[in-house]
Amino acid sequence: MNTAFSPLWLGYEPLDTRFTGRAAIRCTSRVDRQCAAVSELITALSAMLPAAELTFGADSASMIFELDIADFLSEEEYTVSADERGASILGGSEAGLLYGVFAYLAAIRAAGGFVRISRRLRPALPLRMLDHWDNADGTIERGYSGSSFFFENGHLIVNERTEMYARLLASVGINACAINNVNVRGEAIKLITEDNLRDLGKLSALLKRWGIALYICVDFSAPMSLGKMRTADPLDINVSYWWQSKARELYSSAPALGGFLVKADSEGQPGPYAYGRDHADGANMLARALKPFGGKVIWRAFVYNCSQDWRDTRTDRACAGYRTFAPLDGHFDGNVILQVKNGPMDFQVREPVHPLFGAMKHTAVAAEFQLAQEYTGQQLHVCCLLPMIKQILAHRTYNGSQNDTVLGTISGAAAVANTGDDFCWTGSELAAANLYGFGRLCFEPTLAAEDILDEWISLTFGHNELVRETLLYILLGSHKAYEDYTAPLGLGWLCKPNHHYGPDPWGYEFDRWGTYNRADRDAVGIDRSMDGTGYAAQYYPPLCDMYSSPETCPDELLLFFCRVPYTHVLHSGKTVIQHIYDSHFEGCEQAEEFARLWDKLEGSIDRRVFDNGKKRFREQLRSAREWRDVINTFFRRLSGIEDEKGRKIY
Ligand code: GCV
Repeated sequence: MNTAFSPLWLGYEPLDTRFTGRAAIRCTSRVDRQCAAVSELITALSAMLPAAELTFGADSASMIFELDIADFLSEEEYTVSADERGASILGGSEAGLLYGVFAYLAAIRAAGGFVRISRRLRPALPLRMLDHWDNADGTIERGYSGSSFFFENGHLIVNERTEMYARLLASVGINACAINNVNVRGEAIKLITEDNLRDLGKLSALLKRWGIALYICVDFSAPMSLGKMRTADPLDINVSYWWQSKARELYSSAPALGGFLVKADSEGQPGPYAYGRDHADGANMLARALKPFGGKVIWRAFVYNCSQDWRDTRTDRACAGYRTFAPLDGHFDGNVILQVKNGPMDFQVREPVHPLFGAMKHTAVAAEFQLAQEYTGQQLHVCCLLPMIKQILAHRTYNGSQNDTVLGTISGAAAVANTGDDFCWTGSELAAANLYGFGRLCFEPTLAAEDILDEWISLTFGHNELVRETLLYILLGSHKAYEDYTAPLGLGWLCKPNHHYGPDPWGYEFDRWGTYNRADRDAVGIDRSMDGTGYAAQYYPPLCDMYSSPETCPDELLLFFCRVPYTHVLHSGKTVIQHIYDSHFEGCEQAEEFARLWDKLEGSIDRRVFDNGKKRFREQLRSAREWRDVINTFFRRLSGIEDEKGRKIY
């Protein structure tokens, strides 16, 4: 495992002040001097005020930093009131205090000095989580940033890097993480056995100090794989007993454990269906085992099992999640959270918002995003997901609730982590913006993507105007560029099978799990109206009607919902085929522009960061050109329609 790591946005540097006096930290009796908030403040002030004399207590100090816990604040809430002589930071608990300290430090670093601040804030979402798909052997499923820093050769690792990880997460308000892959295999199944309890206890205590609850992914059939029982039937009393005693064992070593994250009956993972039970039976059985200890079950809604013949135009994988879970609304226990992917398929660059967000009115729901860029360039391409996440959170479900946006219906958000043991954690330095921004958005979803990025740039790269302008331009335009040169108008799965990098328009098309573009000589897209697969009917009006007709469906999702001739005219005024050609040329030009702009940063950013970026922008450009040529050629040959601008298409 790589032990060297970058502090990312927590690289504290001396502030531009000549302060040489005494700076005092004053904690009231309610604040433990060993707590994370105090230690972070000490770390930061020692670096930012190198000439100051840092003390505890307030005697004759010129700057005072006062920390306290206040009952009038909710648990994770904080207030900061600061000026050039110091700050008073209050939290509803140690976690709230920690968020207050981080917010204060970020504000003075962004301002470049001790400024006047007055702020009171609490996180918008109670659950703000990262899901790691790390395997016990140290590999990471869909990992693009090196190996796991949680596991090596079957063993759990807790070291300095773990502490840095916890600080990074806490600094953006993440308060939960699952450390192992939802596909629980091999040694990972044994994570909940006696051999690992001591390390789990150590890890959960470390994370808890930084306000983060540790979750583990468990094998639903563990009573069989570990307990040597003949069944894992959730309604079998002995199975329940097995889980109850497992929970007792786990919590006696790791009292801070948050609970379990479970992928069941999906892509080969075991689940309740094997026993004729439903997903509420499965989730509730585990939830009841964890309840006495305050634990939660996060149950994934990513369940599909419809194999399909390409000639069958009614079967549709997109329908599966809703059909499985909507009838179970209201059947889940209070400590179950249903984790729903942002779209009905699988983290494509563009998908409609999952209809379950509107449907589950009586169930706690968390939205699941994927920061690991499985389908969005694998961290070789820059693809900033913040504008997309914001758009999804703001999406109206029309389910009749007072606040019917996705944000109004969820109680949490989780994201598949994009980290690994790479020096800069995320393979590409720019991919760290997604990690930073995801946490910030869960805390303060009203922030504009641009403001979050601005904040991240100044904390990571300092205050160089050229760097700021360039990175903002690249990051804010990156998702559109990626969508343009890969899969426009809501088409998904045009990528190469298995590893999902690079173009292959028919790579998945005749696969048994679904059909994705239905392109032939006359038309393209999937009819998901009632005449087709019926998927659009899973939305409340007016969405179901809007999506069902090519006349009203938004251009960006047209081919996801409708099957149209290549000559169909979009709202933009272009034909579908011309849009495909134009967007691929334009997306590619954007990739060229990004690479050109990055080159101009030479000398303005750290050499290692520059070289790493240069390599990646070059690969992005190569790949964008490949996408442009493969996709344009595919559609030109199928449709027989030439580009009206006469550009070279093979
Ligand atoms: C962890 C997709 C990915 C799988 C992933 C799965 C999931 O299918 O390709 O690697 O498995 O989603 O979210 O469970």
